[in-house]
Amino acid sequence: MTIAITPIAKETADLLAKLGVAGNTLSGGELSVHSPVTREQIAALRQVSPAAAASAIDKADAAFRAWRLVPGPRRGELVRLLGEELRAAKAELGRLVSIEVGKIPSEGLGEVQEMIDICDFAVGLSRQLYGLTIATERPGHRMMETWHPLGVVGVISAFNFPVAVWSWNAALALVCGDAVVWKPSEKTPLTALACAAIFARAVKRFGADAPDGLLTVLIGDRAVGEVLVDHPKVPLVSATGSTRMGREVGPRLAKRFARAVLELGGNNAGIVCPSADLDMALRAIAFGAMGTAGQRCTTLRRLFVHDSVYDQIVPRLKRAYESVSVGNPLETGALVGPLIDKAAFDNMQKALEQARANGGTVTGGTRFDSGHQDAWYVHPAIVEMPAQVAPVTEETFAPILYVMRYSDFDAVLALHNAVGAGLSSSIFTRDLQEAERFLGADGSDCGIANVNIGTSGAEIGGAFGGEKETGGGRESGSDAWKAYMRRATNTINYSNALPLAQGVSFDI
Ligand code: UN1
Repeated sequence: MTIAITPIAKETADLLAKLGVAGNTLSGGELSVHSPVTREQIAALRQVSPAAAASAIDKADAAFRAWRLVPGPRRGELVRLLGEELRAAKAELGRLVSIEVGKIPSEGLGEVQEMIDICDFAVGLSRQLYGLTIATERPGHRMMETWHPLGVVGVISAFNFPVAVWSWNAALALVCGDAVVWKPSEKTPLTALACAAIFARAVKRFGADAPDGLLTVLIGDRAVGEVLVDHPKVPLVSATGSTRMGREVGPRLAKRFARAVLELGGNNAGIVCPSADLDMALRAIAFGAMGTAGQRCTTLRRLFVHDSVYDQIVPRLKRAYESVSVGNPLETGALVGPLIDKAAFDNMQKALEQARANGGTVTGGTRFDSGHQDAWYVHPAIVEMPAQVAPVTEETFAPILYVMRYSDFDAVLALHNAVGAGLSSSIFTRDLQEAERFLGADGSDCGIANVNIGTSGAEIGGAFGGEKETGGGRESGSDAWKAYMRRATNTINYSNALPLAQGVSFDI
């Protein structure tokens, strides 16, 4: 297949060439890549077969066996170079993210910044892969734990953060001594190819002690993802996507006792309390709910507003929804770009219909005419709901914010937690008791709980992930690295006796 060279296809090809992607992406492959910005085709890529994917994993395993013997701080040097290459490529890669996902420019660039940040974090971490020394009950003994490289780390990423989520995994995996095999979303393979080219430059600068095969990108469909999930030489798969995907991937990994880091759906809520700074809350809600066209796993989807402030903030919010600029993120200063595809639009319309049927009042939500008849832009929707009933309890990956009134704090906490997902949450309050209760043991049940900031836009320094149907995995900062290594507990006897633990005697 050879594709029409439209201006956006030409720009994409030029960006890929600049970023160092070899080969012609404009012809020859069966995987069609479209930009959601105009819906025009921008590439045709060849896919790998399941058999080729399996042998690439074998090769990655060989790379791991060499890489695990390179000292941690030296491995950190490779990630430092990757961070440098990403800094140099930020403008082009950010633009490519905007083309391939439809993000507005500052969010495309922000995604690359997130990659640079995690590289910096991982470089420091490469000298801090600490184990504990633990008091032993036996004289003349020492007990400690050591952390060793784990193996090939499989990464399955979603379209909405096509490169940052890969980098959270890859930067940690590489300093931890692992090799990485990455299956990007079929909707966003080009940014993955760009990352592979950027990584190859870092490897070249690093020198000969980086084995071939440290990073493999598998362009392919579900069958290729299944090879990664089922391959015995992949001890950890980190997968980002829907809860439905996680329900398939999780048990398959468990069956062969492989580790899973699952980052699945979110149905994130905010609570606006009587004492909230309403101006601040308004801005945080607007970004959280409408930013990235509602296509972050951390997007704000449910909002509980106290009766006493409802009539002050909700009309203002509705006005913000009515006036927010929607449009082509490459050519205009719009804040809301396109949905990824028609299926996303259809799902949104279905949810809005269901909301109306259940007593919801919808503002916005209609299609926006971008002049490109196959591109799917929408006016973000704000829906006043009488109660937390379907579709509010489900994640719809589109810009819909369901707003509900509350009057009792305990009741709203219970409602907040009464959904399947448990990723991110926030409370807007200046009342210390409310804030602390929200963060407490019987408060928000999410992996991320914020006060006076929105649900999205987490920094890389914290562990990222959530509970319940979000999958329980943690990526990125804090001690998330431990999932990418294996722990050994070592007890060393430097005495001349052999005392047994627990006072057991066994004299032969
Ligand atoms: C995602 O949507 O999968 O916290 C990741 C955020 C970003 C990452 C989102 N730092 O919104």
